[in-house]
Amino acid sequence: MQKVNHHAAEAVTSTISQKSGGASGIPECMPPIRRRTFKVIIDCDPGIDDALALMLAAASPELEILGITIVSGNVPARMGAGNARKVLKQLNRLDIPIYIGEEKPLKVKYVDASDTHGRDGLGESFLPEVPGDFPQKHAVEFLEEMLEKEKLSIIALGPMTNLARLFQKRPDLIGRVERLVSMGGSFKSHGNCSPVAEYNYWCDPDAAAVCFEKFAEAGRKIEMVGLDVTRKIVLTPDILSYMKRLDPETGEFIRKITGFYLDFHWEYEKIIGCVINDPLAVAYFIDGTLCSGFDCFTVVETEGICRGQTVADAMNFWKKEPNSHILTETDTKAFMYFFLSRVLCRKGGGKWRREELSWLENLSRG
Ligand SMILES: [Ca+2]
Repeated sequence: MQKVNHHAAEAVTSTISQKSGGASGIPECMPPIRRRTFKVIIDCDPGIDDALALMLAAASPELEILGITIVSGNVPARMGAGNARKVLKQLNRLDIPIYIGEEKPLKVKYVDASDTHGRDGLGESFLPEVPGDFPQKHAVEFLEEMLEKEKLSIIALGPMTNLARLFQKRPDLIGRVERLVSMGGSFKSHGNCSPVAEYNYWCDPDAAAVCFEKFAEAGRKIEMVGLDVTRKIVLTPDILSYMKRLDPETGEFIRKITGFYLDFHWEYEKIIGCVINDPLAVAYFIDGTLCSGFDCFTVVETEGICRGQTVADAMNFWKKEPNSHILTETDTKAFMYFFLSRVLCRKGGGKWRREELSWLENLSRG
């Protein structure tokens, strides 16, 4: 099946087709519509839900992905880089460079999440390795060089070790970060690896703490897509089944990498389906209406039983300038339309339109 290669760079200069009767259906008299594209680096630890997030990002013409930087998290950085490459191969996007970054948290002992993501980090799908070397350049060095060159945004989907190293060394570069959207933390929802902590911030609490501190010092805000919103995004067997009917190749790929994850969720949370955290951060980056929240000052606890907890001063006790935008609500159905209409391909090319995915309505009647 021919995959549509949405190279975001093409979208920078492209205008939407204006021909009367063309695919867009926009009459010729309409002025050209220019779609803004955002230069981004995706910092991640693939990871099943990272893989889904990369699929969504690569299928989104609004994003020009300058590179993918890898950090140890769900799996060790080197394995995560291999997994990122497996996903890019599936997407025909091996042109996106992948840089390996920090192998260990700043201070604490590294604990992976292979219990959730499987021994290979992709749900024990054991997809074949994609041969080739990775660039020698360290992820932090790549981030530094790119930010020196131009303003860009960062979508952080793993522990924030690479970013903490970068901002410790070069706090001045925070001014060059247009947006930092971080999947991590939690406001009121319970944790997913301790009663109060989400895995990314728990895995390297010192790194998360550094990032929030440095952003506070710079008078900037981290957009925190935490468990309050991501926990609501559940990929169910019904949705997987529909995906396979609409796009057998993509559906089968996603089924293969999520099977183990589904079993984990049944065993530990008695959910039929799996929570997919990371794609929501990508979707929210592109379409801010998918989530809503509030600004406040946030600190990350680094020690003791509250390690990795995000203490968000929602009531402004500390009278400090906000260093975070905490997302607390999300439209789950709008997200699913957004995700599927981008990730699924039609036979012969093209994407499914939102109105053609109305079967999602049937699922909610179930
Ligand atoms: Ca992740």
